Amino acid sequence: MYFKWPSPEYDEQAAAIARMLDQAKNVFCIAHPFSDGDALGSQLALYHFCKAHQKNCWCLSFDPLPEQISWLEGSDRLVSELPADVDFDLAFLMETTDSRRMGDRVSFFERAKTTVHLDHHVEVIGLGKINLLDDKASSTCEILYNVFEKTGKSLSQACCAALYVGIMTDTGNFRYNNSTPRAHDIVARLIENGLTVDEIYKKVYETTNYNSVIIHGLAMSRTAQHCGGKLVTSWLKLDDFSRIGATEVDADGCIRHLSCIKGIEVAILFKEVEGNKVKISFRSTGKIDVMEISRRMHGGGHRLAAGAQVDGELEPVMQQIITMVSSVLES
Ligand SMILES: [Mn+2]
Repeated sequence: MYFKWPSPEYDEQAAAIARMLDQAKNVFCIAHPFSDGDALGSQLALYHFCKAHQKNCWCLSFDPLPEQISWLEGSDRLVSELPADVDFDLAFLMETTDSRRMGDRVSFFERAKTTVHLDHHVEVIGLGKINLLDDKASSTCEILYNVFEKTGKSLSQACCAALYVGIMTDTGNFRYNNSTPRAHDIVARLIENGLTVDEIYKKVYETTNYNSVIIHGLAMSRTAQHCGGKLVTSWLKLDDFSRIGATEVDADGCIRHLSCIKGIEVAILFKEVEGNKVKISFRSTGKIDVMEISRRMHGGGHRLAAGAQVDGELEPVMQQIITMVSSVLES
């Protein structure tokens, strides 16, 4: 069930979670695998909130962090295990559409007396005992801010920076339509609180590494047009990554360049991954619902940005998907 902001129901739910957080002593949180700005931001915002208000908080994380966000204060405090001798009052699950994406990680939830799930994706299944899900929110960080606000407690600079990174990255630096009045309003309050935004922008959007530039270049050089230019695709093989010494994270953003090409309707990036699988990222410029397409492959996402992972060799998978999307574009 979704909550609509602002509404008395939303207020009540946020206040109930705020009370639990207020009373909790030991808290932990978990987010989807391969952290992005909103997943890490919401975890670290909770960590800093707890730290500032005499609570203990463990942030579970299992994958390497992208460089653009790994500088966030507290990133070095992430853990992959919970201490065995602590009784947890409360656990937060952030940014997670369903238990499938979490695998065994949801089993951590059993360690806590109460569980809270915060998320803003569409078609989320509430996995907590208490859920605050709002698919109109810009980000999970926005929802978390609404909870913090109900506590009436102050937010530290580190907490504000973490919330800002979540809202900033999920709105594409305030370019997407999920840059709601509420998202801007929250950011205004973070800035009033002393947040400096230019340094954060530089770190998130204007910092990269050599391998990332090289892997982007390779993907760009393989750009191909289909359907008279309405569809553009590119691909990366496992071998490209090992040869260049790049990680999957270094390829983040490739799809954005493809989707900037004038006249396109859909951009697709195919990435070969371990275990004879192909990861597919879709972007739409508006007309085509790529979430609907990715769902046919048991993937998910949003109308304009979605992804899926399928079994098979890169080339036949590419052929099959290009044929399928072309028929959608031509229908
Ligand atoms: Mn998010």
